[in-house]
Amino acid sequence: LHSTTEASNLTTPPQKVDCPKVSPLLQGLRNLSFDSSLTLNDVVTENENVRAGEYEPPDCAARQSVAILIPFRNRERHLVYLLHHLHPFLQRQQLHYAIYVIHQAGNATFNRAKLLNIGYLEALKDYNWDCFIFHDVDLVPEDDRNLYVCAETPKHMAGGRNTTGYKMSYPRYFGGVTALTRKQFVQVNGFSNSYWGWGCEDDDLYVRFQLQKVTIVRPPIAIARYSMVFHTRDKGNEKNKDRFKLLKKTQEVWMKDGLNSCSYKTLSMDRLPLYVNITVDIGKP
Ligand code: UDH
Repeated sequence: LHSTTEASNLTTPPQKVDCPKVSPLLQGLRNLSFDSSLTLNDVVTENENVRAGEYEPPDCAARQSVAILIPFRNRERHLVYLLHHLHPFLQRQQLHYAIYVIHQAGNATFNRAKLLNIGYLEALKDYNWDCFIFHDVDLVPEDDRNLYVCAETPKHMAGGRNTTGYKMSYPRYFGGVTALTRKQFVQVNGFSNSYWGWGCEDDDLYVRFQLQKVTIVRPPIAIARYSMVFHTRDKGNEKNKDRFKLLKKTQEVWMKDGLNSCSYKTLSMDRLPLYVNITVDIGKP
């Protein structure tokens, strides 16, 4: 018996114990700074423990495996700031995670929700993630007690931001950063693919959950704090004039407009040091 145990010890790596429920590495609220001379290469150097955007705590087994999905076009500076803050932030939370940037190719009108559907579908080809965080590139979390893990019900993380005095923009606000399990996201058929340009795609997702009588949770507003990197409205992401019309139709269309109808072409998938970059052709309105 003794020798069998010894033999098996040689072949199987030692099992990691679960990471503690509350990470001892958390720092709480931090005053963030954004240094315009910071480069992507600097952030690569700061994060040599990250491989192709992925990280696992070295000494314990993470409690959740989390895919961070970032819809993206033409926001390189914001991405540098976000990666600089988010990698150490997630590591202090002792998570197994990977960051995916879903880059819309071309100049057609931007479609945030469709890019996030694609991020979800593509990330699942890599790993069976427990949790998906849908994350705007310009929102940087200030407090690492705002845990990037999923809950029993869909979680809205970005209740407060500096530009709104750290208050909710409106009571049903569900934008910026949200955390959903695979089961929760599939239950509502993901996001609608039909919102081209700015506005209401996040409200549409909220309505999808309402229709299923699923309630939303939020961390306390005292920790759900984000710094938004200043920007003006992007070219190609003008306000969508049809957004309220679309929002009235959610109940009618959600079952056929979403993950099950998301068509796109992957143009490239680059495993860069700090993130996986997926460039996609998503068509146009
Ligand atoms: N995004 C891009 N590129 C674009 C447009 C949007 O990467 O061209 C992504 C990015 O992740 C961004 C997210 O989509 O964080 C949401 O888009 P947004 O930042 O434009 O939305 P937000 O509501 O800003 O933050 C609205 C325009 C602000 C205009 C202010 C004028 N007073």
